[in-house]
Amino acid sequence: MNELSGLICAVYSVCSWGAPTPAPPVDNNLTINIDDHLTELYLDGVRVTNLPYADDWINPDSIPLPDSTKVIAVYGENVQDGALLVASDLGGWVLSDHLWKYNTKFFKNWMNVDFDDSAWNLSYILRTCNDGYSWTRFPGISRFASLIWSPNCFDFDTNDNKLYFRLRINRGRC
Ligand SMILES: [Ca+2]
Repeated sequence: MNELSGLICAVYSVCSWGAPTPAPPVDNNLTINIDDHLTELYLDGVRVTNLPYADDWINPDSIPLPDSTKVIAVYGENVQDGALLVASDLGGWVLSDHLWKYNTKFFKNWMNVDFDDSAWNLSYILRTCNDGYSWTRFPGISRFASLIWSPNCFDFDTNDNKLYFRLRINRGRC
């Protein structure tokens, strides 16, 4: 190593020391659909916008899902016929099932990680699998994802056509 290259190495090591470590790439995504409107979607309380299929009852939206995500919060609206939520991710952490909590009422900060949803209802399973029976098969979503809502998915006389959902992701240990 000559003097010049030694100087370059010294400058580089000083300049790179203390530099922030780049965030790891997000290699997972969440694919989610609501019949009829995916009106609001939040990851850890941060709203996700620019959902091109939010108002398309049959085609899901896909968004990056960082491994750090703790809570998925969704507000969905049904405007005709039946209602459902169906979702899965590539990484195997998220499947729509009865563990998604729901409520018909709006609560302040309902989308936040630390919101207490212990009194919310467990979702009702309309169909166990995304297999194309009862409804269509929703593209891009695992066939092991259940079609979920409240038990009153055809009810427009109550508030069951507009539901707030929360999923606390259980990453457990693998
Ligand atoms: Ca509908």
